[in-house]
Amino acid sequence: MAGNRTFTMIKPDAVEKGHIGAILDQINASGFRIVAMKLTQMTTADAETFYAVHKERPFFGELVEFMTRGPIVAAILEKENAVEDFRTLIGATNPEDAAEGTIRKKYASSVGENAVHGSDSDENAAIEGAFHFAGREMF
Ligand code: DAT
Ligand code: MG
Repeated sequence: MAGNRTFTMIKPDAVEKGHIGAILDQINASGFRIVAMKLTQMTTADAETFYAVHKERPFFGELVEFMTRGPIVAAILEKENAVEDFRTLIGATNPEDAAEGTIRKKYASSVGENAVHGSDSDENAAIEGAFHFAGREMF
């Protein structure tokens, strides 16, 4: 059975450009309920741990540099079929390949600086949410 929670980050590029409000509005309008949220900044160690699965990829250094350069909005979202529906809402990793109207199509600058994160499985959604939030911060 598909789970009902996913984890997202509004990444430093989108925060810098002032897109927090518009992105949260689109998330809410698409039927997701925010059950945890904060403005925070990842340390290098945080980003290396969060993206450990990509550590052998050629872009890993750039990714860690980017994700730590400024604040992010971290949030846990609730909706039936949350992981899959949120990946549809954000669009492809590379905004050039993302469908019209998706968050990445509208707000991402490049494959590396692509505005938002969305978990890729129920298991990772739980791990990523717990990485950023204590139990008392999840509602
Ligand atoms: P997604 O964020 O769509 O799940 P991913 O898990 O494959 O994509 O990669 C994680 C992040 O790493 C992605 O959001 C941006 C960065 N990234 C992925 N592929 C990249 C590439 N070819 N060049 C630069 N950055 C890349
Ligand atoms: Mg991913």
